[in-house]
Amino acid sequence: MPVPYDVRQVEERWRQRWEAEGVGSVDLDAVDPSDVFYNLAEFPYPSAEGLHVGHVFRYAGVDVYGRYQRMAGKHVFQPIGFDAFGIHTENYALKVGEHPSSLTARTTARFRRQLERIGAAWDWSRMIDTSHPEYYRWTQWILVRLFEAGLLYRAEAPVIWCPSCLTVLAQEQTERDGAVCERCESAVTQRAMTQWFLRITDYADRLLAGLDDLDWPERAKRLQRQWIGRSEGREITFGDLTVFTTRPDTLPAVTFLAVPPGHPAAGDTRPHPITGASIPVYEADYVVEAYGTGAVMGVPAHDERDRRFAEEHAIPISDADLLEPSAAASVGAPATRYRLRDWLISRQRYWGPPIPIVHCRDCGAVAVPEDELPVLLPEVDEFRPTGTGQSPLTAAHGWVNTSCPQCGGPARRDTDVSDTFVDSAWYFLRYPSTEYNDRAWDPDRTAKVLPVDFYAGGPEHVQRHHLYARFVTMALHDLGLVPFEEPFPRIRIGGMIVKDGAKMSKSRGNVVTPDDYIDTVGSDALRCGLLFSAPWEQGGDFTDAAIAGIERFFAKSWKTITGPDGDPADELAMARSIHAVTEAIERLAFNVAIARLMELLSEVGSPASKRIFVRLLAPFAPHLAEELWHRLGEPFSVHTQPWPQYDGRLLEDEEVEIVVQVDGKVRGTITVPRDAPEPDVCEIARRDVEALGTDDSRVVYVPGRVVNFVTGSDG
Ligand code: ANZ
Ligand code: ZN
Repeated sequence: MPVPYDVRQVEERWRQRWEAEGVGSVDLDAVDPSDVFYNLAEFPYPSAEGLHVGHVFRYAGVDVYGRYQRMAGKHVFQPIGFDAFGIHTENYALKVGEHPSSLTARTTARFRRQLERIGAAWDWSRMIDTSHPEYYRWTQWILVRLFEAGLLYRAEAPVIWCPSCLTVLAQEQTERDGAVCERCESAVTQRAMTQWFLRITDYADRLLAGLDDLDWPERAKRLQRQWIGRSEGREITFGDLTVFTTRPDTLPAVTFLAVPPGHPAAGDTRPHPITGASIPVYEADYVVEAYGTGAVMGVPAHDERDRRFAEEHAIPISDADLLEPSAAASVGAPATRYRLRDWLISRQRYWGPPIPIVHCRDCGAVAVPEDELPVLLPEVDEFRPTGTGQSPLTAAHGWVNTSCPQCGGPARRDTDVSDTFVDSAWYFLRYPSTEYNDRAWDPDRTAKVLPVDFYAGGPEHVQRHHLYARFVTMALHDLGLVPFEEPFPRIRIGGMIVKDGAKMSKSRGNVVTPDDYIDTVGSDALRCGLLFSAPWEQGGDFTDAAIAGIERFFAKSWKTITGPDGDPADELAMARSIHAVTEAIERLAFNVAIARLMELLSEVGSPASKRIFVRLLAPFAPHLAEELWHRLGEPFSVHTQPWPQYDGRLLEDEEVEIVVQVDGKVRGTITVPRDAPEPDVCEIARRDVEALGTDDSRVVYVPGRVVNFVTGSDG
């Protein structure tokens, strides 16, 4: 073994001590609101047999950040739980042929064990599981409140159906331009069905406007803006057919009209509103029924799709002059259209919270009264989706037949369950209030702890979970139930990890589990090996060579700290290192921080420098640092020690702080050597800004003060 200590024994011992002494938990009643730091990582869904190293990369980064904040004086609230209800878990249960309730119990236990073993300082006292009645009672309660507010409604509409998952899906749960199911990648179809929707489109403008002030990666904002897809244009009528266009100026060059296949006007003609010419109406696949007015004016001279269609169908191309802006502004009527659709939340599946509505012949759809919640998910053996458009709950007759809460007459329960994204759209509100069973969240607690200070997410959630959570929070705010509109003022998106240059997959046979490493080299080496391999926001390649490098670093650290004391360290060198490690953690450049720690080791020898080094190491290698701290004769725990400070005056002459802006808005600061040449400063700033997801930008440098990136893209 390359490290001179018994890794498993050391790690297991300290984990038990932390757990016993509650080092990860914080008394939310005792702390001052301004000192609470809500450090949140997206919770996992226990759909497969366990965590993979990609999870560990993300969670280790979040944990380093939280541990650092704690040492820097914050009361860090870092909860974790399980997004256990939903189609992802149920599909896995179907695959392995096990009932989802027993499967979930097994997989969450296993996930929990793994989450503990990675040595993250989770507050287990506030664990949540979205499939537990004490949680989903409140998911249902939220739906009832939204129903009463008119934001949850039932309507027949063309909906997306997955023929493999045998359920409808929300627009957000498709990929490749709405062609396939994001869960199973089957081609989806359209069906007309009566379903439950949340009125997210009412919030489209607020969801857009709110983005401006959020500290999110620019790329994430851009994706959300595109998803909401606000377009300003005009509606122009051709006889009884109305089209939506963003280019009214092209009206003189219209040579055809296009409607979706099966539209009654197909094959007819309509005269042009200005020229009076007779314009043919064609059926075209590219016309989306549910967008705009569901009809398009074809302008082959100015639109690429129209040109291709015109060429295929031998339709003439007109080069008539465009309208002047003033004339174009007066044709038809102004119209604003959104790509965003109302959020379809009903699912014809088993593993979710039953929709808390009862259907009565006389009263219609009636919400289940608050004191009758939760509507428990009935235990059924036959949980498989039926494919008939009805959920498996339909067969639970004893459960389905009930009485109407309003008139007491015979009634039937709604047999669909709600989408798993409803569960996760509010879970961050629940964590600080888990001990309250008479309310979803406690108002004082919520005001004290929320909104989330730091949210570490995955790129796949920008158009789904992050959007839904913002909408639900805004709606709850409007109902007077939460005091803020934006749940996540600051999001950072973690990158993806590949192994030896290739995406991990079963077919490649290169899937590595965290357990493989934790059993052999330990969790500290795995955490540091992963974080050292790539900038956290970018992700990258993870190799065993990285682990070996970390083990050499640990062995050398052990030797230096437990070895004889040496001379006092160079004060300037120590100050530089503390500064560099701190600054790197602040900008989530954990790889850079670890590299600086490696360099620092050569300076360490004196008792004071040893204590500084071990504290700087603590967020990264929490077990090893605890052991070394103990061996230095210092009191438990290193994780509650103050973060090392240095005399700022020492560095005053060496470095200047430069403000980094994107489109004139401050996005952070960088510290560079005072005499750094312009290209170097811009390069350092650009790396920072790229991590924020801003690309293709022009840069303006005001020497010694500001670097401004001008993107000209978002708007
Ligand atoms: C004429 C035209 C000329 C257009 C031109 C574009 C360029 P966004 O920006 O996405 O809102 N369109 C309208 N409704 C449609 C539908 N239901 N299915 C498919 N296409 C539709 O796009 C608006 C433009 O997309 C509209 O402006 C319309 O084509 C097309 F040089 O009208 B345009
Ligand atoms: Zn009734």
